[in-house]
Amino acid sequence: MTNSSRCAVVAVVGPPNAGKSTLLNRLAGQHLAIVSARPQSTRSRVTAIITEGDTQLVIVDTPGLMDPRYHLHRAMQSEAWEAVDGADVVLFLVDGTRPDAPGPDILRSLGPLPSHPMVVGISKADVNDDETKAALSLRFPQGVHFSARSEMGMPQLFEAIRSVAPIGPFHYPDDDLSTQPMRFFVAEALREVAFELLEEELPYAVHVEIDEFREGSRPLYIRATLHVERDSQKRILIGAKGAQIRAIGQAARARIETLVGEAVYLDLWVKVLHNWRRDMAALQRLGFTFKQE
Ligand SMILES: Nc1nc2c(ncn2[C@@H]2O[C@H](COP(=O)(O)OP(=O)(O)OP(=O)(O)O)[C@@H](O)[C@H]2O)c(=O)[nH]1
Ligand SMILES: [Mg+2]
Repeated sequence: MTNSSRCAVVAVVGPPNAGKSTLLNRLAGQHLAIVSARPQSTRSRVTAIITEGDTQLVIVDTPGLMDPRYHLHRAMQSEAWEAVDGADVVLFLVDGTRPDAPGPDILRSLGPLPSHPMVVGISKADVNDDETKAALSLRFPQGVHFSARSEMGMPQLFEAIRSVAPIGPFHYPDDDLSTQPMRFFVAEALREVAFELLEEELPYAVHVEIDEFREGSRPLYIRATLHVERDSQKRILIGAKGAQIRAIGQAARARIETLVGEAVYLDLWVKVLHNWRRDMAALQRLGFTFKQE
């Protein structure tokens, strides 16, 4: 770190499915944030610390911006708002596959437009066709085309953020990877598997709580509860003779072992927390918070 080091908290915002979490994972060089082809997979802020040379970026991934339909959505929008509020730089992602993709105007749904410097990234450059690229370049002349999948445009995007990052000391040691505890990423890994293995609405009804994370035990013992909203969902999640929950456990265990770098014993439980996505008290008990209106 030198006198001219730069450090910025960067809120990554945009509509659902724009590629925000994929970008965080690419920058972090590790699969930390949940990624899904289905929208609204991220529900809370996810932080990764990226230190490269004289620059440290504290990247904060956020839930997609949308019109909230129920209390969980409101909590998700609060998360996005908190991230923008606490940021030095806003990185707005335009979904590069959609010529009509929403732009930074939709940030107004959270409140007055932030005065922080803003960088616009146009995602998925590896798949968007020339016509779409041209249309988006016209709409967002300052937008940086990039692909978190192929690395295309990533150095340019990093430089665009670096150039507006405040000059100042690093906030964290340069080998720190995140500000969040491992148990958070374990819960996200379980939710990601739920998105992959469960159909239709069911993964959206799953909330994961880590009940026990026994540091020092070998293998590392982790007990987690998967909350769903109804008895019928619980039956599907467990499956015939427990087949579904076993499959979830197997797939998640492999990911969690990669994350923690050691063998894991995963003890999964399924519980019904009636209608939790629409129940303010249940959401608060699960740790969701709401912006004061
Ligand atoms: N081809 C391609 N696909 C991408 C790229 N980035 C993301 N995707 C895909 O786009 C989909 C959405 O990606 P996410 O990273 O989950 O998007 P998000 O913006 O975090 O979505 P929410 O959390 O739901 O708001 C996934 O299927 C990703 O694999 C990219 O650079 N290229
Ligand atoms: Mg996401």
